[in-house]
Amino acid sequence: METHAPSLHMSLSTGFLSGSGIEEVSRKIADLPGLFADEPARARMAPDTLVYRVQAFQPVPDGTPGGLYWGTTVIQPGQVGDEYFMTKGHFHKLADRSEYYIAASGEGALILMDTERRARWEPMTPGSVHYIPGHTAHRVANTGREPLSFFACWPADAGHDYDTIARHGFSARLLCVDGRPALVEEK
Ligand code: S6P
Ligand code: ZN
Repeated sequence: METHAPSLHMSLSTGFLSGSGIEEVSRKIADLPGLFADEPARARMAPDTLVYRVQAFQPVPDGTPGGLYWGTTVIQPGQVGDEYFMTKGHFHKLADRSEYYIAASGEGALILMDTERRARWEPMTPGSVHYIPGHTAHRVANTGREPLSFFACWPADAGHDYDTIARHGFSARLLCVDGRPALVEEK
């Protein structure tokens, strides 16, 4: 019987994906106006400062029921004012779709918010597995001094609703308070 090498490879230590069919997107400081509480501080930073990078393996067309996607996100260490570098965050477009995150390296926080705008967070350390239920917005912050890398697996028909977060934000922000992460409610 013939065997085929898989077309995708992932480093278990860094999450770096290699192979064919990998899509990549980078988010720099210039791409993230309005994301952080201290917008003047963001605007003063070098526009090409990398905040995070996503690699995604999407073997079936977007929206395919039953399909699964796989991806790695790497968030750089850093802060805008006293807020940690973080992802934009989103609900899924098909709102009941859930997702797994697994931290590979670094230290971080998964910030979750339900449809009642109740927020909570889970610490991310290498090997921690995080189940993100449906109807739950999710974003990750890097709370450490090294890049934070995590794997994600999500349904191909989940889609992304960035709009709700762009308009209303999360109800709380993960800030560095006395040198430690604290989830601080928005006023
Ligand atoms: C996709 C999954 C991740 C994020 C990535 C970046 O459902 O949750 O791959 O896309 O961590 O975050 P964001 O909020 O910019 O898409
Ligand atoms: Zn998601």
